[in-house]
Amino acid sequence: MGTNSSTVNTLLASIADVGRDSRRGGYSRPVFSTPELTLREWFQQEAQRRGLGVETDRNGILWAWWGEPERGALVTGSHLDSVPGGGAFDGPLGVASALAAVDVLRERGITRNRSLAITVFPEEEGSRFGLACLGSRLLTGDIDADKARNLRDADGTTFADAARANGLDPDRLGRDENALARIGDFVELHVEQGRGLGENGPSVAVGGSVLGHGRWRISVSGQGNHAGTTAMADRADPLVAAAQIILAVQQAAAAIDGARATVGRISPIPGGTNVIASRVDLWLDARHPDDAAALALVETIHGKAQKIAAFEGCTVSLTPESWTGSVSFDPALGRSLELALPGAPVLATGAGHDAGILAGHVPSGMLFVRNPTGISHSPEEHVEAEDADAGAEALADVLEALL
Ligand code: HGY
Ligand code: MN
Ligand code: MN
Ligand code: MN
Repeated sequence: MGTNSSTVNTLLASIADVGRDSRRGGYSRPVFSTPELTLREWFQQEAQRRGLGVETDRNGILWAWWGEPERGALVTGSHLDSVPGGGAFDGPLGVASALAAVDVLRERGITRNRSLAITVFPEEEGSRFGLACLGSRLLTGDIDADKARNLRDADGTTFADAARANGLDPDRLGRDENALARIGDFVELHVEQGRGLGENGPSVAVGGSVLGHGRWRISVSGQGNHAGTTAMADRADPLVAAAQIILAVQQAAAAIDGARATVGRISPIPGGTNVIASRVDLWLDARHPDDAAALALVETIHGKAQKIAAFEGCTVSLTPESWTGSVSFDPALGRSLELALPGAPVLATGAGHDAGILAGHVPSGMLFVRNPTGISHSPEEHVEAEDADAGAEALADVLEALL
């Protein structure tokens, strides 16, 4: 039985205009921005329309309950915030599929042996405050609450102030034993990011593991000066060093099987067209299936950056901002997912997810829905309507098996 009138696609269509980014293309829905708050409101309305009891916990995580809130419940969910210029499915597909799966389970007339909750985690992308999976890390205590409170966005607003402005008590941010105890099993459905299912693969895969990944800030300091009055031989231009460092990052990672390293964000100070920058900050995202290899790659990059900077008359510093070691999803839960979805392939993912953070604390698993191009964190991210339906149906099958 298909989801009635392709609920998941109807739900996604209903938010298709929220947070469109006309400059970058795609969607920009940073946490606590108007678009993300609009989506949180949308979720609460759709949940209430289904008679689910909605609450917000101390870390800003939304919970929509089918049944009474209880310890050991079955929980499924994802996130609604996006990267700048992101796709329509990264996050919202998991949330919309969970709502659609509740409809399917009700149509099937299943009886629950435990409550089901749908969760929405804030700041999964770390696009505003710089640390990915901030909401799930606060829930589990994987981030120190003081460090979280003091994270700042590009305008200098602290996470504490943003949380307070959105009805949270910053002093209560942090590990939430009560909420964590409510998660008996956690399953996140997510758009596939990469080509594992390929052009004509099955619609749904089961998650196997998440690469270790981290973020470092590389700051290159030089001598700010006038673009017109400074002879080329008299310059210590940090942007020139930064350009060589970015190339060195690409070369170092390309030489290591399975490594991924990216500089996707660079910020010259002061950033004037006729100004030689005094400093450049660039952010390194490095990942590898083996944690030690990922950290060794960063050390290699740091060594190369120090030589490049010194040659250009600059200095360089490397500041770690976050690190999440590789995780494997719960094998028993994984077996349940595979049993519920016979023949579904098992995929390792290079992307980080809230399920990956929770995997260190509660039985956690993932489903991936085919993305024909594999492109993500881009307006070109795509899921075919029939695959989205198949994903919601598969999530319903999994939830039914686990409820
Ligand atoms: O960066 C990631 O892998 C995730 O999408 N936050
Ligand atoms: Mn995501
Ligand atoms: Mn993402
Ligand atoms: Mn994620």
